[in-house]
Amino acid sequence: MNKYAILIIIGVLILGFGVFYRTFLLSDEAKPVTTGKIREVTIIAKKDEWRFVPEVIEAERGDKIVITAVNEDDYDHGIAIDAFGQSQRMPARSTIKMEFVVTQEGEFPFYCSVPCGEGEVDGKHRTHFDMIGKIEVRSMVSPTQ
Ligand SMILES: [Cu+2]
Repeated sequence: MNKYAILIIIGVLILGFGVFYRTFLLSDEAKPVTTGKIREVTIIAKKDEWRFVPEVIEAERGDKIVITAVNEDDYDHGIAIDAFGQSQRMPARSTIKMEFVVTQEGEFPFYCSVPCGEGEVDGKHRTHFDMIGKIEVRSMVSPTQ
């Protein structure tokens, strides 16, 4: 048997194992999933409050999240969601869009990614570092498929 035939056989075995692994061994947790649902969310950086509203976004694993992020301030902010590889600048008095599929279950923080200062809001000191929130992703997928 020549060496090319051996290489082809090895290649087929590797592919076969990949298919077998994805079909039988990969846990439901780790399987890629999409619900086909689009979840539109508006997040507002409130004027001179160093706060995102809302601070909690709920989703189902596999949803596509489309975020419209509004910056009411006269200075720049940013929004970053590390878990889903997102980070964008939010220029002053403007609106940006961001979209991604939430492929994992759990709680994932988002935060302001551009140093934006601090101030007094209703007698409380707030800063750039208070501009945080989270995405709560639950799984609705039945374990038996
Ligand atoms: Cu900031």
